[in-house]
Amino acid sequence: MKLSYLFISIIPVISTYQFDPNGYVIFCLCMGRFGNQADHFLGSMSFAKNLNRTLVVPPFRTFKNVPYSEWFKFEELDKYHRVISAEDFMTFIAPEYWKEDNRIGFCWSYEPIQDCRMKEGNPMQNFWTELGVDKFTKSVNFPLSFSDYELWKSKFPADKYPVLAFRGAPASYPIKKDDRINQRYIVWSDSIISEVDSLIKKFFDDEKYIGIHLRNGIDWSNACRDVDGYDNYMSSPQCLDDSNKKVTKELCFPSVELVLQKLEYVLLEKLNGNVKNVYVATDKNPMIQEIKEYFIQRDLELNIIHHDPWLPIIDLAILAKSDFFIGNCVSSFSAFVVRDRNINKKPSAFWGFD
Ligand code: GFB
Repeated sequence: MKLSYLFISIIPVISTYQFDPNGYVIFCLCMGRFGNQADHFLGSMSFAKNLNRTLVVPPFRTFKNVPYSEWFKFEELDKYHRVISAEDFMTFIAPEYWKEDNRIGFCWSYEPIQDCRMKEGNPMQNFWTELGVDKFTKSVNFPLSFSDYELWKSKFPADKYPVLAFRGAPASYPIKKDDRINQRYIVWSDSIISEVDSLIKKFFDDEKYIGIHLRNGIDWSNACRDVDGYDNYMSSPQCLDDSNKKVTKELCFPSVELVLQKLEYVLLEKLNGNVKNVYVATDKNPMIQEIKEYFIQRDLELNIIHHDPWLPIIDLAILAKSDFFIGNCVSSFSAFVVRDRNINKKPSAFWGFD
């Protein structure tokens, strides 16, 4: 609901917003890194829409707040529901309708608690401070599930609670199956696309390439240590949902042999040896030597690229654009790529899963 007034010559463009009487939802994407945050964001989209409140689109959180529009097209979100960026909300709405002396923080609890500690800890404190929120003046705890939409509406009506401000995202991790489709509205920004397109041209000269995600850093090796037999673990519903299989060590942390064999199967059988370019994205070990040698023994000389970009989002966009993708079923970083590809009808597979 943005109204733009353009005054000629000396007066700059003034943007203003009408207050939404149906209320707002604002929150911190404070859990995990990009993949986790994306899961939470997609679920929060559903929450705001089902409550018919304007979604205040938070910045992503790295070591600082990164406005949504740096990485994705903000205007695409408008096609889903009413949205305002957190930065614009603070500039245009908060001064009048979410005043400093009346900012309620919401947090989940069955027991009454005095203080939601909205700004305690990392990254909560910096998230709100960078947005210009110095303090919360009151706490409300709610023992409601985020999918009890009608209860939310009746317990916290917009005329009494115009702004629902949450300590974390009003959504679950991993993402609910029904919310995955919301990724349709998460569209790469022009600057990301232009950077990625020129990299792809440089690396592969417009030839086909396969993208692989090797999640094998120390945090991952610890996280995957004792997972055999779990029904689900982190993002594993993305591949296990429609099967009766359970989580295995190999699904979470595939061995070198498994990676090489799966890659061989995809390159030689599925793609008939026609694709010779491989893009490796990883948080630790790209296994380039192992992959190269394995395929030389099979008379296939591969062009293997490991770019290791400063921004992980660049890896995500290159993987999303690949002709075939093999990802890690348990990782939400892979999950973001797979959802994007599903929407664009591009094929994906997972290590350790047929
Ligand atoms: O994205 P993310 O939540 O996925 O967190 P998981 C993993 C982070 O590691 C990414 C880096 O956001 C990147 O910063 N990373 C992982 C990568 N793979 C790559 C890659 O291929 N390329 C680049 N450039 N960076 C969860 C975490 O990770 O793992 C949780 O969110 C926890 O906090 C858990 O640590 C064990 O779902 O894979």
